[in-house]
Amino acid sequence: MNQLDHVLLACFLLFFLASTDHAHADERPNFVLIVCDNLGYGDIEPFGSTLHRTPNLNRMAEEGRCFRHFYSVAGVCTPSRAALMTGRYPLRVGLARTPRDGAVLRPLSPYGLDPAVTTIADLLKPAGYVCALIGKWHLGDRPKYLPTRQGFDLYYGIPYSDDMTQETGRRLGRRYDGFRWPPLPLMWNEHVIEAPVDRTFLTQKLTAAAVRFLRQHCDQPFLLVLAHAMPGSTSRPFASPPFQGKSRNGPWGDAVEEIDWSTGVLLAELDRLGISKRTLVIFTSDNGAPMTGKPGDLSRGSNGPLEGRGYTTAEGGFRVPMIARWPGRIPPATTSDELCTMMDFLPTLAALTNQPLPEEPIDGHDIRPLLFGNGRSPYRYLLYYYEDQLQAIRAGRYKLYLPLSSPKRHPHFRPGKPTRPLLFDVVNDPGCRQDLSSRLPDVVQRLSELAESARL
Ligand SMILES: [Ca+2]
Repeated sequence: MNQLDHVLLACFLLFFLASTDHAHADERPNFVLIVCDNLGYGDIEPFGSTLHRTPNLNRMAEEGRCFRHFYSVAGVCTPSRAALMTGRYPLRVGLARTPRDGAVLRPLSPYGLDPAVTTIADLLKPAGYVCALIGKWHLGDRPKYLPTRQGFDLYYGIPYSDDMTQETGRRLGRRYDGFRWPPLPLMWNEHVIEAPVDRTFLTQKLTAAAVRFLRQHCDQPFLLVLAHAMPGSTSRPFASPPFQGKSRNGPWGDAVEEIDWSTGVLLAELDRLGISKRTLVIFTSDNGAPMTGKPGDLSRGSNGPLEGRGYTTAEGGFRVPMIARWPGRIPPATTSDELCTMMDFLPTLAALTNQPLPEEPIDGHDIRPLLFGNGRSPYRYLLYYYEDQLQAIRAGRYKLYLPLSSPKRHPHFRPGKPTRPLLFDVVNDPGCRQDLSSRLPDVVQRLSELAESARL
């Protein structure tokens, strides 16, 4: 070979290597997880809302699959997000309850997600993924617990709930060291860039940051977690001026409809960038809507037709909407009634990227057969904890509330009152209106034994 041949061969090899590398990069799917705060099962049209208008989520459901038995595995924010990040029951990572803060972390918390525990971002990083957490974190606000220390390359958002403001802290006084709470910070990586953040524009800002991230990283595999702060924990959620007063359900509806708009913006951006066919998009919520408890009043959301309120182990507290869209992979306009949970994201993302699972025990499952085919639920049972108290178990169609000597914030039991097992068929009676315990004592017995053996 002469010198020119060598150069040509080198060029060919370089071109060949570059093109195979590119082809390989294309096989690695992108992941977009959109997680709302306190959005209820009955708050969006694909799950039965006739009050809020959610045309973009309707379109997402038409292009994807709705999961009607998807569980957040906690009634409140911090443990639910721990499950999402780690694939494990929150109790296993010490975030079911903490001594100072109780059920959820409060500002200036001494606690947080142990950085040694593998998160979805830690898992994907070795596979060449760039990972962003945009929005609400709520797994520890000290620097060592922030997303930037948990595998995320970028963090932009608020470190805890939108109601944990300086004013709220002053009202709480010594409770949770409220008098020390700072103005609600908007953070860029580990720096506060605005405090107090104007919550009116939060959904707009998070959406704009998410779009910027997609544009910057559309040529490499990425994980984007867009964790909305809305509709959130205040009695009057926030929305930007174009959405204020536009829904038929006050501030709650305005915030939900702005989230719907935001989802449409992201899906359109994925289409525009030409990456929809290699991007799995999930839309869900961290727990059920708080609701007001007054019949017919949906000013703090709806979990209909499910039983009960958010922040509890009621079906309406734990079961949340979930829509998955991946054109070409997920059959469009389909539904699944198989039980799956927030803990399944980590093992499923591991399977989709051929990454090994962490050595710690994982409670979630690889749900690819549920996403892409007609697979059955991999769960033998689901545990419903309130903080560290096991209150209920579901196996198959039945949910058993266990008798408790001192029930904490319970959908059915009051402290000091005697309790007995309550059994519901949550497939045919999602409102849990008919107690089957006396008719099906053998089922009560079986689930009681299962709960004792499965208790963490
Ligand atoms: Ca929440």
